[in-house]
Amino acid sequence: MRSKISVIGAGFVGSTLVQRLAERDYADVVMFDIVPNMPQGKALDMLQAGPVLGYDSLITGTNDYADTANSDIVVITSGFPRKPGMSRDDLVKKNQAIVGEVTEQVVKASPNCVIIMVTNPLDAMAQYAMHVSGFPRERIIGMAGVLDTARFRTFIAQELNVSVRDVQAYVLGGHGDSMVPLSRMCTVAGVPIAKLMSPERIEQIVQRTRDGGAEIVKLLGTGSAYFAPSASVLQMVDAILLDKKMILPCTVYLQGEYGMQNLFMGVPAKLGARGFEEVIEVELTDLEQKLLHKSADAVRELIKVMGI
Ligand code: TXD
Repeated sequence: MRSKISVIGAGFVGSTLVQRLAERDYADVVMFDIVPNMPQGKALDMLQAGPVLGYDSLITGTNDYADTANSDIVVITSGFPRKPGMSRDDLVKKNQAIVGEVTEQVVKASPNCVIIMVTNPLDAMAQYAMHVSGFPRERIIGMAGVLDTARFRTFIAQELNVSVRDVQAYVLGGHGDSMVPLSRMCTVAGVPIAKLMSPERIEQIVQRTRDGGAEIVKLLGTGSAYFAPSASVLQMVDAILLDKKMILPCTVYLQGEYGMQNLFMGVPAKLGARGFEEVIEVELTDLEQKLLHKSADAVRELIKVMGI
């Protein structure tokens, strides 16, 4: 039996992700949206790329949750993206209603799936999906850290004129202006970047990473980033579907780890067939710990706004 993945929201992130998943050729993919006919049209177009690119993934576009039944993984991308000048947090109420309704339907159709949350504000939406679904924490994972880390790695690689593959980094915390790039642990082929760059330059790159989403929002004029976000979700799906046990920065529900209780936060987590299988606790400096807790406070504020 082929695996089944459903993607809710056939917008920029959702449809780009479905195309990437189809090209992996390891699962059938269902793309759901509330806009009539649009996901069907996109799915047909992607299906017709199969003979050219050589994949057999069945791609179905739908407006009916019944078609998503018994998915192994469901990725939720439905919701509004940011407009220029708008923070992720402004989105909270608007997207809470959408994520609530979507999660209810997803859980009914696929009670055993792993949910990957993408909709912003990410940490709050993951928390809300947990609240609505009643799923165990292993099966709700937010995507933000892989993307934020990819942005950080891109800028470091550009700066030092090395391959992105040689740059190792972690960005922790909430997906927002308070994210915590761990520059101390960023290395190029094992060499800490502090030996390769001035502290001022590192701080500039850290700041550009924090503003990475907003920089793209501003350039695009309408909508937000989707090429790197969809690639980041793909890596998480790979890790789960292929049971890779990859350690990736993900937003997961902490129960004591990093001194936090009952809160979604970006931390390194091991992903495998069961979803997230373990939180990896790295030793943080006092300052990093302080920044992580500040980031947690920002997420708690949003959760308060949602009234849960
Ligand atoms: O790092 C991250 N987590 C993110 C998050 C990176 C990039 C984008 N991020 C967020 O993902 C962004 O702020 C948005 O909240 C979502 C989706 O972004 P996208 O760029 O794909 O937005 P679009 O193109 O507007 O697509 C949203 C789709 C659109 O087709 C709507 O018709 C659909 O969502 N939509 C719904 N689908 C199903 N059910 C309901 N209720 C619904 N409402 C809207």
